Amino acid sequence: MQEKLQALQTEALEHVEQAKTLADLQNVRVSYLGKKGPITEVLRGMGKLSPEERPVIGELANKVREAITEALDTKKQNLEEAALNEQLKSETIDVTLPGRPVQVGGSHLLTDIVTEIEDLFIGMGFEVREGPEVETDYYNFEALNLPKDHPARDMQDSFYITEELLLRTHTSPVQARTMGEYKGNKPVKMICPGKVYRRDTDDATHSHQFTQVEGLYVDKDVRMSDLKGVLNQFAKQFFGEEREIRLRPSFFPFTEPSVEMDISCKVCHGEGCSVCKKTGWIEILGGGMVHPDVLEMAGYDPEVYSGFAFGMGPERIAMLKYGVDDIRHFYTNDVRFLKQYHQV
Ligand code: 2U9
Repeated sequence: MQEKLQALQTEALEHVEQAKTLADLQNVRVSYLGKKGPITEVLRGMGKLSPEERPVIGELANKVREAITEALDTKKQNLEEAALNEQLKSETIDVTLPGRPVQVGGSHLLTDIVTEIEDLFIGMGFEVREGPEVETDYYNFEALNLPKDHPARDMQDSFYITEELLLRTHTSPVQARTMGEYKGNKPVKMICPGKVYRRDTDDATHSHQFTQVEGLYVDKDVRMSDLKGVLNQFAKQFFGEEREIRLRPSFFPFTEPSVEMDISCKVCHGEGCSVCKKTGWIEILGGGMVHPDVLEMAGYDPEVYSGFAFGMGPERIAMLKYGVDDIRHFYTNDVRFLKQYHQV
């Protein structure tokens, strides 16, 4: 039995020596030390040995097991080291290679324009408020003096979700909601930027989704001259001190009287050219005095309170400021277009 064990050890150590991979080594471990291996078999058969033989064979069997285990562990370490060295050799990094350029993103032109508009109005004491893009028929139309039979409520013009819910067609419901929240007894001075939706066929000047910034100032004694002063300040700061403004009469259901505002053309300074269609003026926004019915519906007594409101389209403003000729450029996200307006 002793010779058999010695022979087993010699044979096992030879196999360990010959193993070339970790998998080979695992096979050797299983075949000599596994549950069905010869060492286990010897240890299991100890009961059949004489009491004199038992401790001698037991000790030897354990020594053989330890020797094989130690050889396996040493070889495993060697193989792992060799594998790591191979890997390090094949995966050397050439630190002299030029790095890959990192693509840095930037804010969208429209985001920048809206932020600039916000900053100017914040500077004049307006707060910025946002509201839901899925609106109720009441806040989107009814509260803004657009009764049930008004043509703007045509199913063909708006994205209706249910009879009562639609994608807002303007940001005005945010103002109606704010007035409701202020319960008709404190001033409102706010602007609301955001996305709006109309069922238009997209072309160079129309987009089914576009941006608006609207403003509202309701207080005791707010006059048309306040509207003119605020918009004049905005136009000069945004487009340049040399620009003049003019107000023309217009119509909106939610304002009375209503106006449209033009700025003087920067190309011809009012002389008339192709940019201003020979008029010397370019239309940039609409506004007016909040209709008494709109004030009343929101809980403000029109005998006590008055207010002005205005609205503009940042896409149109950006197109005028930078000479962009197609509104779809804002939404197709061609980086070559966007990059021109963002110096990173
Ligand atoms: C309330 C009362 C009145 C908002 C107004 C305009 C005039 C206007 C358009 C210009 C181009 C939007 O981007 S555009 O399509 N808007 O001309 N908007 S007055 O008047 C309000 C809003 C809310 C409670």
